[in-house]
Amino acid sequence: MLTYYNHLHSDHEGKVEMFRGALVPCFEVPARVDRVLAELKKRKLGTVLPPNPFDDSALLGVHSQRYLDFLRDAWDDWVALDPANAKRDALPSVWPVRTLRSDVLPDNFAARMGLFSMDAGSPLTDGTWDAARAGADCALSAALAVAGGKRAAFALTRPPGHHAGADFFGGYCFLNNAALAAQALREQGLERVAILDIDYHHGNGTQAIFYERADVFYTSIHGDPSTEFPFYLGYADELGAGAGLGFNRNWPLPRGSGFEVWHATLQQALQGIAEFDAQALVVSLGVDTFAGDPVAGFTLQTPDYLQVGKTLAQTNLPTVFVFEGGYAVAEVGVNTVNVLQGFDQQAVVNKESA
Ligand code: SP5
Ligand code: ZN
Repeated sequence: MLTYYNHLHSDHEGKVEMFRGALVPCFEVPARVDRVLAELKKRKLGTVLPPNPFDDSALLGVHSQRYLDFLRDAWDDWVALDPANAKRDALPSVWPVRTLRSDVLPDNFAARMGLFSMDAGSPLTDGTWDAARAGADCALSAALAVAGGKRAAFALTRPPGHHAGADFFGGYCFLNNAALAAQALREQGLERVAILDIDYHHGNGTQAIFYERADVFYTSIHGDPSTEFPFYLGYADELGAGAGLGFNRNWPLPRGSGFEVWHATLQQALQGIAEFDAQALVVSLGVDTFAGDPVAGFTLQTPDYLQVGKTLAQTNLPTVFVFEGGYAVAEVGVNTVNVLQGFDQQAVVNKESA
């Protein structure tokens, strides 16, 4: 498994997130990716490369110019408010919901934080832009490798991406790496790209980015949003709109669901991808479906992830894996690399029998 590793990931290190009225230590920590990298190296699962650099213009197929301008300058603007802010994470505290205006760009920094965010759980820090930006380069590098003929590639990066919309951050995500990979595959000439999101949480950002498009099919298996984050998107009746009608498919499952129902659902999601006749696959690979995850509620076990990888390889599609959630730090490396190793093993079997 060719891996593009975000060497700047630890530049993004939030201290606290808002949870039930208190600031609690962040779940989304640098050790997550360190564990995955260590496990990849331990199992010698292919080459690990730094990303190729891409121009900021490569982000504009997914994100708005005004959001990128905000994000690039946000930390400096935060510290300019008060030099003491340099020691504090920036978190939003006010949002332009419904009858409030989101067309006007406020001068006030707190107001801009709210305009460009969906929650108070995603601290913005000194290194957030550099880390997220290098992560986008990893996703784009992986997409170009796959467009160039590689069977699969893995973008090993944090912060994650699938909650980030065209013009907002949230759910620990700032730039939507999976969306960037899918868009890059399209721009490399692949006509139909599928995104399979197997993170515990619905990828509201990815869904929204492609909701009115017929060229990128988004399908996701996740905790039922009626009880689970991100709450306001991810229901089964969201089928796409306009030209994109029929090109979005959600598979919400109740909190507490285990591998048997989850894997049967995966087969259904893959059936949809086959019917779409995808030419390439982007997998939003979150392993917060693990039973021991501290922020999620499914009960997958460590050996199940090998089977997940094998099932994904059975599609025979060129595949870009993008790392998303997974917060059980002690197990996140083994679980993630189980998916990748299961995939590689099955890919060899498929090739031999082809
Ligand atoms: C990429 C990704 O997986 N984002 C998930 C964002 C979830 N944010 C809300 C987490 C709520 C924390 N719940 C703490 C439970 C304490 N037992
Ligand atoms: Zn998640």
